[in-house]
Amino acid sequence: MRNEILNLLTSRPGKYISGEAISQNLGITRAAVWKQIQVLRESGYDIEAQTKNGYRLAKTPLSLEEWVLKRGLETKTLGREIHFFEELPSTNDYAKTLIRQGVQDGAVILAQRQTEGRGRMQRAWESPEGGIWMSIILKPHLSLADAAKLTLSTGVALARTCRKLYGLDIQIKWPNDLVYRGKKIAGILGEVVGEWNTVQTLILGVGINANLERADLPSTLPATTFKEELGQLINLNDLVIAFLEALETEVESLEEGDIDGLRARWLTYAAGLGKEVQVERAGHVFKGILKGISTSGELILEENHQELLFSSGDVKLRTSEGYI
Ligand code: BT5
Repeated sequence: MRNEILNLLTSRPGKYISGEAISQNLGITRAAVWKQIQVLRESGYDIEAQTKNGYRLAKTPLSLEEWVLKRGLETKTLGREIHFFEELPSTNDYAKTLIRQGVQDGAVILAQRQTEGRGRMQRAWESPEGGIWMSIILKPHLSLADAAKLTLSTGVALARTCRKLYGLDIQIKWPNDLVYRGKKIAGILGEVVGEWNTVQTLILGVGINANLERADLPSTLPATTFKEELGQLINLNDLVIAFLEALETEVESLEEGDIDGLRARWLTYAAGLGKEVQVERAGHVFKGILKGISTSGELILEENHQELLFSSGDVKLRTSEGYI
């Protein structure tokens, strides 16, 4: 009903539609129409009402709305199927359930909050309301080795989108943290669901600290949020739409085999490139100069004139506050 009213309200963009026309179209009373309009207003839709002309949709909400996403998306596959929840333990875990049941390539799962959000190696990921917590299911035409590079593609697509929309100098900290002035603003968790060598399905989990107050996250985390940095709320629908479009372009480019292009784009956003960093892996700390990444996405660290390659680990950048 809600979506049908929204469809009617936008059937003639910018124009009013009478309560009578809506009630006839949907076979409900005028009072029921008015009630539904109130519900939409409570969800953040700005609906103008004029006694003579009826109703007009002036603005859509900043918060995530399936109807707004579906209307705005111009992708071929990404987000064509959307599963939307107020709360989930973890969108990545729900993605696994969906994959078992059978799901379309490009399906997206979104939750307004997560109770058991996860990072790499089962670390906890804070996911209060106001953020974007999403998983994208991909069935790419790629080998397992190349499919693993899709986490790099996701970082590139997200960094590019955030720079374009908000003009902030967002960087990627290897392997795929998005940072602003060294503080984490988004994280990516890629998981392969399939057999060795015959990739079936990949889950790309993306967490973005969008409309969160800094105080919504533990003060001990070196983290920030878009709300905090921009001093205002951002439109979550616009961000998801622009990101999915950018990601689709990246996936296509990787499927066409442009690995060098991906590496080059990743490097333009790389945090700490040419600078002294620390890499922590399995309890060991390595200090050296971050030289870049290999074509398979490994970090290249120069330590005592020797190049070390890392396929996993955590990078800490050197700042005035020490390594973070
Ligand atoms: C990540 O792991 O950065 C991947 C985060 C992926 C989250 C998404 S949300 C949708 C989908 N569903 C899930 O369950 N997960 C994905 P990693 O690099 O391991 O970083 C984890 C570390 O980041 C934690 O140990 C904390 O130190 C820190 N952290 C936790 N929550 C944070 C937040 N909201 N913002 C910034 N840092 C955070």
